[in-house]
Amino acid sequence: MDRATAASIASFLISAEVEKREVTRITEKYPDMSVEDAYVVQEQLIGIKLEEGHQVVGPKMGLTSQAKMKQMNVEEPIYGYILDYMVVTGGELSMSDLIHPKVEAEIAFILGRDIEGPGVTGAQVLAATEYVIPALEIIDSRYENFRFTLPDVIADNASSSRVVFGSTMKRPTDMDLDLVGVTLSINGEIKDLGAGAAVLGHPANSVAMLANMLARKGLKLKAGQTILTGGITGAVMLKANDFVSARLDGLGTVEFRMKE
Ligand code: 0L1
Ligand code: MG
Repeated sequence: MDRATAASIASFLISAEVEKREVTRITEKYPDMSVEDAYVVQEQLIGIKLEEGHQVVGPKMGLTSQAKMKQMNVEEPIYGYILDYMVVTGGELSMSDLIHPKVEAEIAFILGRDIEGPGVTGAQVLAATEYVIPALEIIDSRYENFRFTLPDVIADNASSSRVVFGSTMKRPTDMDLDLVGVTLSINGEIKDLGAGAAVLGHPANSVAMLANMLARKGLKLKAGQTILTGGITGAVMLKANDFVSARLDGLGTVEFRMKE
């Protein structure tokens, strides 16, 4: 796929995000689009956001659970990028700013050192990580009914939309992140639960895999980046007036209210 086509698809997806409307998946028009093409579109999309003055907080991993990989019939997770305007502060976000959001509980890694693949291991990630923090990721596919193929969702920046970070910061080596139990509640009712091991066996493996995937493109993870490692719980549909709360054993609570 040529750069001009990729840039025009990226602009189309950005307009859907900005105008908060769902669109037909792009593989309807470009049925031959490959995963590689889709990452070129994503690169263009992030390039446009950077030109607009936004900044990258860090990459994120998606489709890291066996359930999601099976559902999408893939063997490897995908990545996208969290940008500064996606970080929710003040504990509230508005339904009217989004299309059809879902929420999932995750563990985020704050890197103290660069990590460069190939061959990165989970142990190396733990050594390079300053802190881990709890997070709620709000995904909001720009596609009708959250329906897409793998290239569609990669081009759409892996459905990235918003993130709420919790305030507990722990050294990653002070806990067994694979054993961290998590509950995700909406309006006081547990909607889903899981353990850190749902993320590729251990959330550090997710960061290692990300570093190795980026290395294929000559890219690396950078000190100071905050990385979402993937959903420990499933993604739960949101509606106005929901109060969302995740409890992560040893990592505290992270919560927000969804306004109209
Ligand atoms: O963060 C995620 O796992 C989302 C990846 C994209 C798939 C989806 O939108 O469900
Ligand atoms: Mg996620």
